[in-house]
Amino acid sequence: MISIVVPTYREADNLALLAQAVDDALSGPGYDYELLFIDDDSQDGSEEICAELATRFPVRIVVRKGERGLATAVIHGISTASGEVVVVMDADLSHPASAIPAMVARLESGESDFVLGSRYVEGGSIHDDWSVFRQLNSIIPSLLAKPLCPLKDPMSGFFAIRRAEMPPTNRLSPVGYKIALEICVKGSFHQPSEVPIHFSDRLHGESKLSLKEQLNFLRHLGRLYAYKLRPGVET
Ligand SMILES: Nc1nc2c(ncn2[C@@H]2O[C@H](COP(=O)(O)OP(=O)(O)OP(=O)(O)O)[C@@H](O)[C@H]2O)c(=O)[nH]1
Ligand SMILES: [Mg+2]
Repeated sequence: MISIVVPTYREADNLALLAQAVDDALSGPGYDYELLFIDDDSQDGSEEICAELATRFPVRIVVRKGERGLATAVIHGISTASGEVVVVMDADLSHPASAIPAMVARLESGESDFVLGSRYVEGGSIHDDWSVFRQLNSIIPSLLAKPLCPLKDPMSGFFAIRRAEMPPTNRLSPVGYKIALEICVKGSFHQPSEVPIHFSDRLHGESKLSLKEQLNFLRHLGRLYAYKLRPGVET
């Protein structure tokens, strides 16, 4: 069974489209799956939409009250998931659900133990009309993280792992946005790999990636460098 963990904050217009896309990708090949939304009390109708979706798809929503944050939502989702394999993806349809079978196949064959959906490997792409600023905003963080993680796109936010291979929660500092990078650095993965994806721009809802989160990322990077250099020290 595969658990698809999706952190959500005010994504009501995307939930049904995502549920359909995930079902199209997984039901055909015969995968048993659950789609788990970890919602930070969006108050935008997401709960009601999920209740309706649950009549048609294996959908669950966990609503966290009084807590906000993408990274903690993902950790919470992974610990609540029932599947042996977990796929984490965004709700805004930027990540193609059609890539999930290829990502899971790599885990199942033993070819890889951390599989990332990647824009920056051969065959991967972003929308052609990204401005230079937006491209730099994506590429520069990846370059800054290069010495930490052997993958080309640790910021994509789309990844698959076996739940049993998650690093212990007390080793993680789930702050900010880049939880895939955190898990990649702090896990004991021997064969991380990347599957090419086309990253689409969100059609509905608004980005939650604020300047504050971007500054948080620099602090996060500092902590990860300290962790790499002095693994025993609390970061
Ligand atoms: N539970 C929860 N989910 C969040 C929070 N912030 C963002 N998310 C979700 O995390 C995913 C990524 O957020 P986005 O706003 O799309 O961030 P992004 O993809 O870096 O930015 P864009 O490229 O502009 O879309 C989406 O599914 C959001 O709903 C949060 O505080 N709590
Ligand atoms: Mg997004």
